[in-house]
Amino acid sequence: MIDVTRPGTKPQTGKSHIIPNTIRQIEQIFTRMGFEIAQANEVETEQYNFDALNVPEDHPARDMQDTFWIAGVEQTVLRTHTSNTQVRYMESHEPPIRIIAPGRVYRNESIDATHEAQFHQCEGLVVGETISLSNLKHVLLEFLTEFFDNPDTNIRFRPGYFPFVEPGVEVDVSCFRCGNQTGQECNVCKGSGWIEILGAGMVHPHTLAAGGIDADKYQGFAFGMGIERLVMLKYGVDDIRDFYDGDIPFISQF
Ligand code: 2NL
Repeated sequence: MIDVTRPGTKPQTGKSHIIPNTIRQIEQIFTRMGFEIAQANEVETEQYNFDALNVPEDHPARDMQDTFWIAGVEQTVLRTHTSNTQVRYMESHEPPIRIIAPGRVYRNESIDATHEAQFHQCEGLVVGETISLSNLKHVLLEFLTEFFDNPDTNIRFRPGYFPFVEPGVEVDVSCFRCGNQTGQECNVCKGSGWIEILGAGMVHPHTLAAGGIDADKYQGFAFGMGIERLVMLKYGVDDIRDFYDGDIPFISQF
């Protein structure tokens, strides 16, 4: 006899991956603040990936060890950051500019728990006549408060160096796990109360000029963050390779 009341077997269904889901969440937060979402090519010329970003000719980032060069095509790379998108956007738009550029980037890394050769980044760029570091601080505080869903979020700037910004800053976010208490045993912030989360700064005049923007009239801020790193911190993932090695139980938990 067929028991028509017996529950059926549930078919296995797919679901979207935590990385694109997180990109969508980031896009929502910035869209609410009036940002547009910009995209561009992943195969890029040395000009847009390095020269426009004020990266010197002899900088180690241009090395074979760090960058994937396209065999047989002169001066062509897999982009190492999404900054190419922002340079291209500046070329084709007048300020005021307010964009984020999420997307896939490539580095010729030795792979380990915190490094993959393919990963995702989200950069941001705001250009106007009166844009300052305090505008940057507000936007990042707003973003990180929303992203970690913690109203007590705080941030701090430390000096940092990136060729495409001056001044440059390393941004720390207060620890969402222990509530920013120093000296506690916390495995997220290691007792410091702070987590190094992203890099940012005021766009270097050479990079504004490379984007066709008058650096005497306009200034801007930019920032960049690694999506996998954000997700690892938020959910306590300790190996970046887990996102990409096809482990269904791992992927399904999100
Ligand atoms: C990091 C740091 C950063 C930027 C990215 C940028 C882009 C343009 C002009 C100026 Cl077009 N700057 N991007 C600036 C500072 C830091 O990334 O650690 N990313 C994972």
